[in-house]
Amino acid sequence: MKKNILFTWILISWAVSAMAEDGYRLWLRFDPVPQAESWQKQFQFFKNEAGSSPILQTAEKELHRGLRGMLGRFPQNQAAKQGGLVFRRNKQIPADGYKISLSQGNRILEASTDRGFLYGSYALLRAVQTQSLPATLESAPKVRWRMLNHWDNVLGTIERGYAGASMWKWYELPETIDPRYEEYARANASLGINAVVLNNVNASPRFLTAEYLAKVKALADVFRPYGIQVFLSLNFASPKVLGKLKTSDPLDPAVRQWWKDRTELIYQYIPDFGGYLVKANSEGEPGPQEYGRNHADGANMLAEAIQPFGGLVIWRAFVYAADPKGDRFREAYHEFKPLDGQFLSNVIVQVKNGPIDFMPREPFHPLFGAMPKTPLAMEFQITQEYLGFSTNLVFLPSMYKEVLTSDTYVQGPGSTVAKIIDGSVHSYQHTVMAGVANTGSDRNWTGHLMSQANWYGFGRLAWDHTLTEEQIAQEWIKQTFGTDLAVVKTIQGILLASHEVYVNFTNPLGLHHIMGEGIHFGPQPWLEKSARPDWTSIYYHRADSIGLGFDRLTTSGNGTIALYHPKVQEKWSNPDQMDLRYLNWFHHTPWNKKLSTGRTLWEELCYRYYHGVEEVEALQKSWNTLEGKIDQERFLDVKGRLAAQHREALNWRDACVLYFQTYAKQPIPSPWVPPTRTLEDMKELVRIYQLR
Ligand code: BDP
Repeated sequence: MKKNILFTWILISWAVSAMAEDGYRLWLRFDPVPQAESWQKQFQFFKNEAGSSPILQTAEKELHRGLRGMLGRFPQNQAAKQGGLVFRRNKQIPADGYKISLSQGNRILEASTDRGFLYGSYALLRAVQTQSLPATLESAPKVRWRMLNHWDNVLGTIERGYAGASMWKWYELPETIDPRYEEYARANASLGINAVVLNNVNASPRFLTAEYLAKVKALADVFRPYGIQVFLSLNFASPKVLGKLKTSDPLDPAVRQWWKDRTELIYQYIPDFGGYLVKANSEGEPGPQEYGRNHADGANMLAEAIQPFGGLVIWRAFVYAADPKGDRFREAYHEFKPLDGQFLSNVIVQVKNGPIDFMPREPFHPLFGAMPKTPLAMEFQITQEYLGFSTNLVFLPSMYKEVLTSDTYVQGPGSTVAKIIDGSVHSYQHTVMAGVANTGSDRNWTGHLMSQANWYGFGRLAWDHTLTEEQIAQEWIKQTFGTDLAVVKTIQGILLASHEVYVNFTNPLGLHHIMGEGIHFGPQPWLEKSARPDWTSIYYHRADSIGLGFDRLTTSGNGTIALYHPKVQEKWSNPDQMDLRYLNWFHHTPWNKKLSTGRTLWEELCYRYYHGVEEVEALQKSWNTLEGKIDQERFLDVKGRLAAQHREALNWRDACVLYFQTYAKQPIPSPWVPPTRTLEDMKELVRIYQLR
């Protein structure tokens, strides 16, 4: 009897723990699939003809874990002649790519590199989990380095992180290895991510000390069998700070030697170290310009030091000198364009997707297309610094795709940003797509459960930028919430609508940089004083009694639009024919001007803010239909965050329409009801938000 009770208890606690849906398992759930038996017939045995290596062992281990979870058992019927899975080396397959095809009743996974087998294995598991395994499944990455940039600090905080503390437990490393490091590596590898920068671009020199290199090595050792290489952000003043040299001048022989020695030390710890990521002369970070040198001088010094080891220097183009008469939009272009062709061959310049700074919507950065002789890397932000932190549901692949599919026209129509990045337009030697990570110590990894889709989507697009946002959403939903059609359809609708919804209630019609100074998730369009003019809001929206927006045209404005190819300029110069979502980026539009929608600018602005809030309500309604169809835990978590998003949307709407109304001097158009709060209420709310 006692035994029975114990047994029942074990069973119940097992069932309860199995039901704990806290998001920890991400998209790698591998729960039993419907019709497991018919799947089992397709996976009767497994044979590895490709050899052995740590990465191949990971591939086998992952197949084992996944198939056992989904089908109830791992292929083990060695007597069977058909219905097997075979790993086979094929030199014809592009590096990291794979081909899974049927041959004589068996499924053959072919790859030329070990990583290819790993990625092929994950592709197979994904196909089973999403219940769609075609006869041939073939893919190869479009970009060589698919990379996460962590903005994690030595003390365990994360700059712009909204999912808890850093996952890297520096104090415990290298002695203690948190099992979570491996789970993190799995998640990345399942997407094809093969590189991670562990620390913040605002880098502490401490990361290059022996103390920290031992810790970094411990992480690199965990990641290596998952095909992931480690990079570090460096502090350009390290020769002074760590080496006690008098200068960090990149042309100083002692400085150059210091970097060579330090680089050698790094490779002693981490033989496959990927390279350096550098933020220099940007937002107060040290750099070569302090010594009258330029970015190429700085980058080339490091490139020379790391070249013998095969490493890369990824030099960021996120720079903007404080020029009260200038336009931040063009600063990076002006600094980097003249340096095209001057960088050594192992330097890559990493450019943010837009010219300002990860705004909810930006036109593509004008540097894309302007540097034919310098490989350019894309830097997206996955963490939602300007997109509602972890209380807002925003599916970022929609935004990534908008940028990637933008046409630069540099070599005729079809020279999309994606094709610049993947090297096909200018035959770049190195290709990189980087995303600023949204992961942290939160149990569900990303704070907002639905932000897991952004990590997922970034990784998938870094692998293959031709995937559509619909495909990505579907894959993610099926793996995360199951394949029930109604559930998939509902969540897909929510995801695909979400980015535009967020833009509508925060920065409609091309408004940008009107967020709170210290609270990037909230509004502060009235911000007129800061340490620098280009850190205010009025610098960007330029509202006055006549109209709204930043005139960057060549005819009437400051001419910044001329940084783009004439064909692109054509798209954005005529307010009557352009995509209104970019309007305020280039035009100062009179409040009473009739737009292509039939509404005046003022009416359209109000429409988008009010409609944006209504759209959040629609997302909430749609999510509510999932009650009982998905587990209660995740249902309630997202429901709660949508309610917070609604509250924040109302704040944005009220703050912005009331503030811009002081310039437009017109009533809120019907049928919209004026806010019950005053502009002063909103200013006070934001002031209180910013108190420490
Ligand atoms: C800004 C962030 C700041 C980063 C900077 C960067 O607010 O925390 O350090 O970007 O990318 O958007 O360097």
